[in-house]
Amino acid sequence: MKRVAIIGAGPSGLAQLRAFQSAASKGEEIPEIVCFEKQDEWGGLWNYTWRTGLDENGEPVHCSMYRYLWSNGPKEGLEFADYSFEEHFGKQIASYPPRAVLFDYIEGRVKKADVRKWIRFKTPVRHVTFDDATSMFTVVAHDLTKDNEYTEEFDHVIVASGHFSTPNVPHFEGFSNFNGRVLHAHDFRDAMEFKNKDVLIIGTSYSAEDIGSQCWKYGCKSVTVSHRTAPMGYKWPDNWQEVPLLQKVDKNTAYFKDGTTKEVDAIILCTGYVHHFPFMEEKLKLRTANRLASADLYKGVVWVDNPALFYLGMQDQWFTFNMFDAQAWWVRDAIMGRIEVPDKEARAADVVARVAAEDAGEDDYAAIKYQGDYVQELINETDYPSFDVDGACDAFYQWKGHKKKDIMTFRNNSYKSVITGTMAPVHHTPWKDALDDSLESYLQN
Ligand code: FAD
Ligand code: NA7
Repeated sequence: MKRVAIIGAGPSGLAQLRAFQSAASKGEEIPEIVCFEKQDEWGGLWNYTWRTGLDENGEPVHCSMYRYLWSNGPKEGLEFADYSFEEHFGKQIASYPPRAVLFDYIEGRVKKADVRKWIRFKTPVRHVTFDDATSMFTVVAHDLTKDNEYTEEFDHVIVASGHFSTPNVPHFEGFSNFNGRVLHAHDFRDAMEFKNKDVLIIGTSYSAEDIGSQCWKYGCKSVTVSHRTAPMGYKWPDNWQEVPLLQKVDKNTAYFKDGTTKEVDAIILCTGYVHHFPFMEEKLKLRTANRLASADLYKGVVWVDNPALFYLGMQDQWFTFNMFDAQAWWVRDAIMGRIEVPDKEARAADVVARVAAEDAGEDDYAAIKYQGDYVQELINETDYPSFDVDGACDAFYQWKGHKKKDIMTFRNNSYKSVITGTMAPVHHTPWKDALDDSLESYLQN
């Protein structure tokens, strides 16, 4: 019997477990599955911790999420095709659930599938190598409970360790002498820390937009967002400004490229993350920018140089949970011999074509469609339940329009489920007034 190692029990790794369990439930013989998870709980980034830096075992803290985080896109864009929100909650719920609600939803599906038995918690993978002579992978794992490092062999390895946990941290002149806190978004936990403070944010993507919005919502004095390429350009509240790139800081004064200055109390680097796989041997290590067409992955999942190795969820993400599902079902079928993976030349050509197709897109709408088409392509080749992917793209297009209209109210909108066809209710409280992010509060519709 083949043995398959899955690294990580976040949404991608859990999708892989559910894909294999789904085949088993239909009477198919599946390989032996071992999922290694370094944390003591599943859910990946959705498993919140107050910790920053190193955890209780001296491992780098994986969590980049923070208190009061609500989904930054509509849930109608990520709903599992085999497990709707209505099935989980017994009713339709509003469209931008807080972290705890989405964690509950992710967990509901894998509890139902009974796949926890395949996961070895508190077990980081330390090293993965491949032996060309035996065509087997050697995985070195560390059982943190017993403080015991051990080695096992596998026919396949699926890396599902995420790529939004190792921060990209640029340096700016004067940081060492700044009279306040300088932190990366990865270590941001609670906006209340910045109440009545003047906050400077570097970066203009999701983290910048949402962490700035959190600070605004929970009462900071002002938000200044510094951009390297272009401002975000939303209609911001009065105490929010966008400025060119930071040049240096001196004590509490920040100097920007256009010659303006601002007195600030804290600096939050929302400068993104790096793909980081220190546990993969050199010839197996993915090196890619954060983009929709990842480098070196045939069909976005198969390692071009060695088709026994797979990576899940390594793309930049408009689609998330349902894309991880599409990938996991496809990888399962490749491993089980239902899908034929072509030769290396064809695999490499596929990557070149995907990169070119992404580059040809002109705006975010094209990018959403591009990733939607990718999800559809994979679904067409497996038995993952088909759903209206174009309808999910449409939810994203509407979401973009709502953000443009008013960045502080977009989460008050609701959309139609492409799985059950029902319209989500409008949430009982506008996002800016809803200070309680608990599951109980959110579900009081
Ligand atoms: P992760 O969730 O990162 O899970 C990876 C897992 O691998 C973790 O459990 C980790 O402990 C484990 N692991 C890592 N290294 C090892 C190792 N060496 N050995 C063993 N285990 C290991 N997506 C949305 O759809 N909506 C949102 O609103 C949204 N908000 C986000 C907000 C933030 C701040 C961030 C950072 C991301 C957000 N995302 C959001 C995107 C997020 O990437 C996905 O939702 C999802 O969590 C990705 O799943 P994953 O399993 O690929 O990775
Ligand atoms: P992203 O989306 O990768 O964005 C990174 C941002 O950081 C982007 O605006 C970059 O600007 C900026 N950046 C990167 N390096 C620098 C330097 N050196 N100086 C200034 N600005 C810089 O990361 P996010 O954290 O926002 O989002 C990641 C995920 O978390 C996402 O999926 C969300 O769901 C939550 P650029 O445009 O390149 O000039």
